[in-house]
Amino acid sequence: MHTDAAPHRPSPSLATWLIACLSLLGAFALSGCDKPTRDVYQPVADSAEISAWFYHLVLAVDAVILAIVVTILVVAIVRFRKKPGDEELPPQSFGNMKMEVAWTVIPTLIVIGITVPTLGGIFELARKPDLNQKIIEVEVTGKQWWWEFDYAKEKLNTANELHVEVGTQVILNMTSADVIHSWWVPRIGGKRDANPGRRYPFYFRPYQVGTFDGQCAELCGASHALMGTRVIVHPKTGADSYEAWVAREQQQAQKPATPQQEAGQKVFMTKGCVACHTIRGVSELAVGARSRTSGPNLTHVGGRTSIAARTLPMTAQNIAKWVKNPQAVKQGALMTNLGLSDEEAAAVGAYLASLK
Ligand code: HEC
Ligand SMILES: [Cu+2]
Repeated sequence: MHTDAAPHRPSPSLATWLIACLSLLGAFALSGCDKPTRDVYQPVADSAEISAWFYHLVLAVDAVILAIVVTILVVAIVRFRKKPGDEELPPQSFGNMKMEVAWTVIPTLIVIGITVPTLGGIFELARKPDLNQKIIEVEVTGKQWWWEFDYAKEKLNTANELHVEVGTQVILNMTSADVIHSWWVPRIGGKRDANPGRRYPFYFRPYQVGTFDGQCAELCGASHALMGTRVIVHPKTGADSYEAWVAREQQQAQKPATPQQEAGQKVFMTKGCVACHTIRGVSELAVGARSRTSGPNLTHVGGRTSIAARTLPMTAQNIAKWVKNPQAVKQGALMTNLGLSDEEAAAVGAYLASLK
C-alpha cells in the first residue's frame, strides 16, 4: 500500500557512506583472519620477499591514488554541490585537450613505473643460483591431488611435506603427472605452475626456521581445494636439523613392534596397497625392487604431520578412516577403496602411523 508520509530514514548519501566505510573496515578485519603460516606479508624466503616488495609498491601507489581521488571527490561534493535556486548548467569540459592528455599520460606513467621494476623482479626470481654452494634440489611432481617430492641426490622420496634447511639454497624442479597444478606457499614464494611434460625451476632460500603451509593454486579437478602442501624449514644443527631428517628418511622402514602393527603390515602386503605405494625395505618383497609412485611413498609416512595433502592430521585413527573410504575424506581421490574391514583399517592405521 502506498502512503504519502514516508517513514523517517537517514539521507541515502549518509547510508551509502556508512555501508562503504563498514565494508572497508570488514575487508581489513577479514584480511587479518588467515593463519600467519600463509601470510604473504610475512615472507620467510628471498623469493617471497621479492613478491612482497612489489605487493607493497603497488599498495603504496594505489593508496596515493585513492587519497587523491577521494580528496577531489569530497571537495567536489562539498564545494560544488547544487545550491537552492541554482539552475545554471556547470561549465562543460567535453573535448578539453589538456585534460584528455593528462588522463592518458598520467596512468601510462604509473603503469610504466610499476612494470619496469616488476620486470626486474621477474629476472631476479629467475636468476640461476650459484651452483658452487650447498644446494637442496628436489624434483616436484604435482599429482591429483598431492605432491611428490623426490630428492635424487639424497635418494629419498616423500610426499606433500617439503623439508629444507634454513639459509640453504633450494631448487625445486616443478612438473606434473597429469593436469596443470601450481605450487604456492605464500611465505616462501610462488605461485609456480607445474605443467605436464615440462620442468621449470623455482629458486628460494629460506631464512626462518618453521612450518609454512601452502595450497595448489591452479584449479586441477574435484579435490583441488584439498591439495595442500607444507614446507618445514629445519635448523642447521641439532636433533631437528635438516641433515638429521635426511638420515632418518634414508633408513629402511621400521619393523612392526606390536601384533596389531604386524597385522597392519600384512594388510598392506596382501590387500593391493603395494600396487601404488612403496614402503622401502618392505614392499619390494612383494613387487620387486621397483618403486610405485602412483600413490605417496609410505616408508616414513608416520613422520609426516598430515595425510592426504594436509587434509587430515597424522594419527593412526585418521589413516584408518582414510583407507576405509578415501573418497569420503577427499572427493574423487585416486586411491581405490579396497573394502577393508574396520579391524584391517585400524591395523594398517596403527602400522603406518608407526613408520616414523
Ligand atoms: C590405485 C592406487 C592406490 C592403491 C591401491 C592404494 N592407494 Fe593409498 N593412495 C593412493 C593415492 C593416489 C594417494 C594420494 C591421495 C590424495 O592425497 O589425493 C594415496 C594416499 C594414501 C595415504 C596417505 C599418504 C599421505 O602421505 O598423504 C595412505 C596412508 C595410503 N594411501 C594408504 C594405503 C593403503 C594402506 C592401501 C591398501 C589398503 C592403499 N593406500 C591403496 C593410491 C593408492
Ligand atoms: Cu593441483
